[in-house]
Amino acid sequence: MQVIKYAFQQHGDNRGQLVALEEFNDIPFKIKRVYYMYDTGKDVTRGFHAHKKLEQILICIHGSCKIRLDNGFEKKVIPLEKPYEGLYVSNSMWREMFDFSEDAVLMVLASELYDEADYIRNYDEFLEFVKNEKKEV
Ligand code: T46
Repeated sequence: MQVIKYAFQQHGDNRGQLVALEEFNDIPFKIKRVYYMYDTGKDVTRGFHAHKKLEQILICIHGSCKIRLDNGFEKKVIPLEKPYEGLYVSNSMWREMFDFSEDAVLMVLASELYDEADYIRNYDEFLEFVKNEKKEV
């Protein structure tokens, strides 16, 4: 399983750091939605779903957390610890977010507006979805 983690350009000087993200330059899709989560308890795991179409970039802009990605065949855990790192999460990828530090802010740039119909929340359905997708290729 290929994991795509971006190291965004930091524009630092003696005043501090600044990261700028432009669609199609730094982010490989048109950004239609931004959301972020914070105050996530230390023992909480979020996610437990995949998306049929949605692509996203996850950036832990403060603190740290871990992301478990599962493409139906292989699983990987990716730590997000730097505000200039972005993890690309494609569609057809089961995701779980966990091990949030107390101060974690996880920001997500999304390629689509919120659509509950795009979620696959049942793991067996997800496995079926990726199996069928593979057959179509
Ligand atoms: C994903 C991971 C990384 C909205 O109203 N609009 C939104 O854009 C989003 C993302 C959520 N919501 C509502 C729906 C729920 O009532 O916010 C509540 C929490 O959402 P959810 O339980 O889906 O949150 P997570 O952390 O499990 O998953 C989220 C995204 O939903 C998902 O697309 O990939 O973060």
